Amino acid sequence: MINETFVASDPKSAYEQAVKKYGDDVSIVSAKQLRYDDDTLRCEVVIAVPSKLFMEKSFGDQSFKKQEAQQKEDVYEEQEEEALISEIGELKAQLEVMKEGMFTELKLENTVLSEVKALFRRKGIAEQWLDSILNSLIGSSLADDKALLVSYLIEEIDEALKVKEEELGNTLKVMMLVGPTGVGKTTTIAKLAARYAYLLERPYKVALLNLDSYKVGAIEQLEHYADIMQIEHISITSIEDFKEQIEALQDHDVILVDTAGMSPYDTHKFINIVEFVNSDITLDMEVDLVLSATVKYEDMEDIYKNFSFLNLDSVIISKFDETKHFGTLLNFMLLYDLPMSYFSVGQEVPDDLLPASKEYLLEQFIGDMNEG
Ligand SMILES: Nc1nc2c(ncn2[C@@H]2O[C@H](COP(=O)(O)OP(=O)(O)O)[C@@H](O)[C@H]2O)c(=O)[nH]1
Ligand SMILES: [Mg+2]
Repeated sequence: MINETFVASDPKSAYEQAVKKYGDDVSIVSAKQLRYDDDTLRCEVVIAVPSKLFMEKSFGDQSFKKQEAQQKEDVYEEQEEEALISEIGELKAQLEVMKEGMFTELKLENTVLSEVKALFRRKGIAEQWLDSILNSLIGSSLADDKALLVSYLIEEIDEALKVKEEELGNTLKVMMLVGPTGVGKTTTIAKLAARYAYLLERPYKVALLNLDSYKVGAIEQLEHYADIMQIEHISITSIEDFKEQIEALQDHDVILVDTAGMSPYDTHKFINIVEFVNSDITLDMEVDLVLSATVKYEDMEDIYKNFSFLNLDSVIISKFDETKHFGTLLNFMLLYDLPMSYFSVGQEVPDDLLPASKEYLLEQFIGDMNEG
């Protein structure tokens, strides 16, 4: 028997619908009255209909014959299905074998990738930078050759590093060196002054300005160098003073501006001066951050935060001679995308200064890596 529900306004009409469709050979299973959402009353009567009759009425006279044919077909399909299942089983087994092979390969890749990543991490290169390169290599042939992968990363570092070429033109150039106290700003200014005034293919007219009055002994230190080199040296006391001195020094090629380490007083002074220079389109001023090669990872971000508001033009790396580990420094350059302009490689004025070179820096870095 198959149950079918008939709906009408009252039980009698519902039953009559059933009789009309199937004849008298039906029986009532249940009947209930329902109030629909639209507030009308409806009667649902469930009628039991013999299966054969149901099939005939629902699907026409052919349905029963079809059902018989269907049964035969079912047997055939069952046999086919069994064959298919066993085939799928075989395929699955094959896939398992392939998958195992793939996994051992993948694991191998991962060990080389993660080994090389760990090596560069140990040397101070940031994970985010490494991931940005290494993630694109997963699955490539590079990823399972350690030596190749290391040189690929070095090449990527080489490509990402930027060098700011030494440029001394026909217009007056103002260079302001900023950076934490003791990093080597004054010493580097003295070296730069000597280089520009005496050591290049032609002499440039150099003047030294000093905003460093905050640090005890600072004026004396720069004055001392200026005296030896016979270069003009002026101490600046205010922004007006700075403007006047720059005006007065228009016949010079380079003005080197020394600054003290950051203090609230200096920050204010810096901003005023940078704003002044930036508002004067006839003046070409660059702000260069002096960063020690011995910089610690923890200090790196602070230094950048403290000085980046000055719109840094380049990084001068000092105390190159004091470390064998250049990773943190490289990392600084990679993350903040700043070009390097000079390397200070010792205390000697003026000898221990080199124009920045990627090869020189990477040689040191590779040397450090080879030491493990
Ligand atoms: N080893 C080494 N010492 C340096 C270098 N540059 C500067 N110094 C020394 O670092 C100390 C601080 O330098 P100074 O120029 O006064 O730093 P400032 O406070 O940034 O002006 C001095 O003793 C310098 O001789 C360098 O490249 N290598
Ligand atoms: Mg100084």
